[in-house]
Amino acid sequence: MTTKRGTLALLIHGGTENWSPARWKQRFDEVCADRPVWLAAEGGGDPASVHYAAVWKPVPGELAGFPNLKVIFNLGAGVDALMADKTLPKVPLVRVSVGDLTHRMSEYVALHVLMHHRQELYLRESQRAKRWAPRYQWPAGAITVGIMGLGTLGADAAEVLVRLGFRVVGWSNSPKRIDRVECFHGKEQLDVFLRRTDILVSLLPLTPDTRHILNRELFLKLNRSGPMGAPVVINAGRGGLQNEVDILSCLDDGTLGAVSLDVYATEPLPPDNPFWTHPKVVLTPHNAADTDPDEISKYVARQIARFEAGQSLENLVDPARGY
Ligand code: NDP
Ligand code: OXD
Repeated sequence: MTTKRGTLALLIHGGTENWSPARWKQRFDEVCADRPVWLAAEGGGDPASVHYAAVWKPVPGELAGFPNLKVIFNLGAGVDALMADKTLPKVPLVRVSVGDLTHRMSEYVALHVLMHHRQELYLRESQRAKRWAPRYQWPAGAITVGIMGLGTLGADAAEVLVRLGFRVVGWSNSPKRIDRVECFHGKEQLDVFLRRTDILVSLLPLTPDTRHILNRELFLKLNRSGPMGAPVVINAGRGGLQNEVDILSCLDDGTLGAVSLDVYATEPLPPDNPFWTHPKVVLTPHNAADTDPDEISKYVARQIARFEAGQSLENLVDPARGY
């Protein structure tokens, strides 16, 4: 006699091409073999049969509708939206930490650090004006990139930037050791970290401690004596990390030279948001590191197999820390 395997419910509300629920369902059907995979939005299933939920931006309260849930798998790295759901079932929550997503983020960070370091905004403007006027180009070693958040993503981006020749400093909650990266931690060491930094890269999770951490007071502490003249900020963490009014006023009064933003307080970014047209803003639509259905579905299937074999789940979220 075969025992019926607990259903894996998919709760996917992304809206963008990458988050097409049908695409994710097809991948999960392939890797879950004889386990039923249920696209909850289609209705018709039995919530009591659901043991696992794989989710992206579930509606608050949605997960509370599964009385026999054993594990929640977030299909991305950031869990701030789930942490905000007061009805979230008290079962283990696993987040994504896989090579594919990590490497995509390091590509984004390298691309945007290089773009500002190599004065691409000025060079594109010169091209449009048909102006042959190269400016002095300093070497990568003259720039210190400061990475806020030295977790899965920040640590990998730091290593890539070191290989490109940048000086790299980093900041996290707890002490870290990363080869050729000067690591700082905790609130007491934040100012020293900021004073060294010419290009600030934010790869922090959004928690009560980090909300609006990217504000004018912090920007004023960044290094202003480097070759770029004014510091640059790159935020691919979460929109809630940034004070958007401060970013705009700091760009306008020269406190910041430029910003690259992938995430926003309101997503999708409304058409009338000034970021769209600001000449010192390089904007991407929260696609710095899209999650790949192939690798993530295999990752979730592997975690379920570990769980059912009595082994520990990997990359568990600590609800007390919020990440
Ligand atoms: P991790 O949990 O691996 O790393 C988080 C890092 O932030 C850790 O180093 C942690 O310190 C540090 N940190 C957290 N809170 C604080 C604090 N209050 N002060 C100082 N340091 C702090 O997460 P990931 O690297 O996997 O992902 C980071 C974030 O990136 C995600 O939460 C998500 O919001 C965002 N993201 C964005 C994507 C995009 O496409 N734009 C894609 C994927 C993720 P410690 O190590 O000491 O705990
Ligand atoms: C994530 C994201 O958190 O894509 O994985 O934003």
